[in-house]
Amino acid sequence: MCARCRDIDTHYHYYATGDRYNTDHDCSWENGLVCTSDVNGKTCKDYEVNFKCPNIGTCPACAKWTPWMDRDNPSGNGDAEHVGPTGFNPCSGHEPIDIQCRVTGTNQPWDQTGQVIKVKCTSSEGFVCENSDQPSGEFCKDYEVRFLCP
Ligand SMILES: [Ca+2]
Repeated sequence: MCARCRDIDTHYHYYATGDRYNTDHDCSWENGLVCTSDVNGKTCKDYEVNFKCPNIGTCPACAKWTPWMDRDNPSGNGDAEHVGPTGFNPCSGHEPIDIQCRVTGTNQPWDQTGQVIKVKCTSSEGFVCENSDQPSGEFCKDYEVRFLCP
């Protein structure tokens, strides 16, 4: 949605060139495009990438943060605030642009709690903490997430 990749010479869309791309670097917003000859099986074409950055503000067409959402509690297997095919779609069918994750009701960021986190606060997957991953046998803290929607 926000990244556009094309062959620098022919201007063909990246998916029309026949090259194979590295996993998770298939012209994505987060990782861009990576084609290496060991994955492609031959020398890659020369690509260029365009990113369309959203306006963030209060107008109707601008990207907006959702409210903080706390959809699960850590009492079962852990705290699952995940999105995507197996989770929840916070942006009415659109791909979220960004995500923030924190301990519920605090300003403590998810990566400053010292806990082992399985799904590390990505806009495509969300956030998951599993109780069984915590070395001391403690439960996951209760986390909440919010998304920047286009
Ligand atoms: Ca939670």
